[in-house]
Amino acid sequence: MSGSGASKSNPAIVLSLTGWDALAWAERLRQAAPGRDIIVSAGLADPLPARYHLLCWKPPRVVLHRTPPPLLILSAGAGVDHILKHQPPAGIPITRIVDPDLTGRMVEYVVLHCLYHLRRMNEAAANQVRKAWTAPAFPPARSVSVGLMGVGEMGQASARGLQALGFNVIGWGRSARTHLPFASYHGDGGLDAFLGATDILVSTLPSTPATRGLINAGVLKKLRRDGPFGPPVLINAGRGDTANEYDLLQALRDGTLRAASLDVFATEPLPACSPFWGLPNVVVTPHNAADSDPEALTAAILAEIERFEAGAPLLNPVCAVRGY
Ligand code: NDP
Ligand code: OXD
Repeated sequence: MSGSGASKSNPAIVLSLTGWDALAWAERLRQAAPGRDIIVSAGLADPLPARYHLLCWKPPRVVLHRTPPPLLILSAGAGVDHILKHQPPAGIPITRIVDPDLTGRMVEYVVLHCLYHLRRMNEAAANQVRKAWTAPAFPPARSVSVGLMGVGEMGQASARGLQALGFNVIGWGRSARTHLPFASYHGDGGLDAFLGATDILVSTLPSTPATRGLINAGVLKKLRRDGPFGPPVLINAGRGDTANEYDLLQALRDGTLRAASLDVFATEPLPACSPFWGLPNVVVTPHNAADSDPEALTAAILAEIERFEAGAPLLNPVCAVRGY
């Protein structure tokens, strides 16, 4: 375990950031919070401080179940499935990132890929390889409906970006949300109407018991295909396991889906043997729709910790039962 020297009076922050540059996060946190020990957890045999918060991304199960337990568990991203799947001890509050930097990156991804598919850039790239001066036809954004699965932080911000470009936006969530500046549907009862009006399906759904496998053959077949946009497109920037990958492959091969942009997969990194790599109508990105940047996010993390320590309600609490 590497700490910052003598123990300080505020609770420490222990990092468990699998696959990320934990030293960069530690350096940034030390600059911003000189009054705390920042500990890059390197060995499970090392003793923990008596009082600490756990900042984690895909932590090993054992990290969440050590003694003493953390006071507060913070996801270093927006999603918390990587924590909840390990059933952390009940009673420890969990919080997640909601920050304009993270949200802005997701908006960039969603807008980029909606435009990419609107302008049929897959076909343009193939034409360039053939040296073919051929212009694929496409409708204007105003006659294309983007259906947002998930109308929380990421979904609503994406809607604003898409509406600014003229896309028609509709949304679908778990519960009824009033006052959204676009038509919205919710629950099982609203799903078919939502799908039937959607040309480009964009998912920013979290992975929960209710969403796993949700995007299956039945759902993909219900998307609109007779509008000016033609066969539909899927953009998945939520979580890989919300889609049934077998059904998705079938749909991409048999034309149920014209194309897809996939940022998240059931297994990450996407194995070299995955057929998704080789499909000409698929854009694969390596789960970087919205990366967590320590420079940008440290202030929000420390602010949430300070609220917790002051006894104020958390800004972004997670409901373990609901799963997000
Ligand atoms: P929010 O909690 O703000 O929004 C989640 C949305 O999903 C809400 O609209 C919620 O419905 C909806 N939802 C949840 N469960 C269901 C369900 N069973 N049926 C229908 N709708 C459901 O989360 P964020 O927008 O901040 O983030 C969403 C997810 O995006 C993260 O959990 C993460 O998985 C993913 N993400 C991916 C990134 C990437 O780089 N690929 C980066 C950041 C996030 P309701 O409105 O009723 O609450
Ligand atoms: C997140 C993510 O949840 O990067 O923030 O997927």
